[in-house]
Amino acid sequence: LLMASPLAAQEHVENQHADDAKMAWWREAKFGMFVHWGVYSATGGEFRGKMPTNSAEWMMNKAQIPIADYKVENVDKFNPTQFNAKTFVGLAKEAGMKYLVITAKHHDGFAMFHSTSSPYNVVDATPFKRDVMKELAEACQEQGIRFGFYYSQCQDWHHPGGMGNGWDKTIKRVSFDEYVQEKAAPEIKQLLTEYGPIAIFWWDTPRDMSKEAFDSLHSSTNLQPGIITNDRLGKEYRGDHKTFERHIPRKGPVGADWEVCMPISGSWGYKKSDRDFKSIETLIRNLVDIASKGGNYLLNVSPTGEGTLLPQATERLKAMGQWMKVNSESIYGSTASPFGKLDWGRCTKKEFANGSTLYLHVFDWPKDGKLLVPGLNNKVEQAYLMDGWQALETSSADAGVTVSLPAEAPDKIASVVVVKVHGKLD
Ligand code: FHN
Repeated sequence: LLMASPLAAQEHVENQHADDAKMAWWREAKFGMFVHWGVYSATGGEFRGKMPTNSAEWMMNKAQIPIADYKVENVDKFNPTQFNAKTFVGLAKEAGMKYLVITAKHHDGFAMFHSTSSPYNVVDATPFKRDVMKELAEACQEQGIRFGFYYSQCQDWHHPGGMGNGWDKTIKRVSFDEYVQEKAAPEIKQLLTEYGPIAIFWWDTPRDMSKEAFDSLHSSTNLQPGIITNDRLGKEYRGDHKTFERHIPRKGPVGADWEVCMPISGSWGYKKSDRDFKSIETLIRNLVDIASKGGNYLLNVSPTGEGTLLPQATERLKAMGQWMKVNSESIYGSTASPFGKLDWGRCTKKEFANGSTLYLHVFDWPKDGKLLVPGLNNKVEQAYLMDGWQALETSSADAGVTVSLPAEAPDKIASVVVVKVHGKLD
């Protein structure tokens, strides 16, 4: 980065430090819960018995449902009487997740909070009549989970100025700027001033817009000092972290904070008969793989029309929590691996005053029990299994350090065993 002047250099450093202070908890957290929940959940993505799309939250668009019919078929049926915010947040906590981001308003334009800018919301327009965002915000605060909102700032298939609804000919169009001034900006302001401390604001599907509209949306987030935003407000907008969706990059972007968001199954919103649940092993290996590259994992769950999670999701969250109970030290606050590709698994790292610690996540247990770690010749002071803290023998040679493992892998949850190695490793 070519600095125009020493002052610019100083400013750049200060900005970096400001960012470092703001991002510290996020970089430590590594693992969060994403939640897609809306009136589309009331029918599991189905419209009059047909499933129009793979991801349920797009049902109104893919089935080209007029606003009036979506009201009858979905809004009027949304009554998640089994929803319990405390239980729900408790599941995220049990899984080892440190933050929760939920769809306050998705593309269908329906507010899952008591919007004072639009009666098209969960309190005023459904039989449920409860502000689920308020209940979740309070439960997160009680349980020490950082809370954040997802907001679809451009697509709004209900407001006449929102983008994305090209099928409902009853809409009397107004300008996008009018939609921003009338609905989006006031709703964002309300979310950031009436729901307690908001740690994250998660924009989605950015589209070209006027400078006025952009400034109005962007300035709203100043209402929560220290709030972290993703990069999906506009084409040139970087926010505080990059967003990867559904896939893990081969290498993490250098010098940037980044997060992979991924549904635990096939659909973001609850979809009836969604059979694409990822295995527990895949979910834990994803978490480890992302951490080993320096990123965060935002894993999405989809509450049903009753307000609960399917057993397949609950089972996976609990199993991830079991693994995190033993191995979370290798994830929270870790940084990227110093190595290139490792044949047997992944590595995360932590620096301490007395040296470094490497966490070797063994995916494929070596048949001869010998785990070769390149380039650590004679630097390893201690090595042990994190599960049970059994000390392990090491030997050094030109190729690196060999850690002698037990014949059988001890971990039964997700076949990801962590070996902790400490020493002056740099
Ligand atoms: O269209 C949305 C989709 O429904 C979902 O919310 C994902 C989550 O990242 N974002 C958009 C697709 O990129």
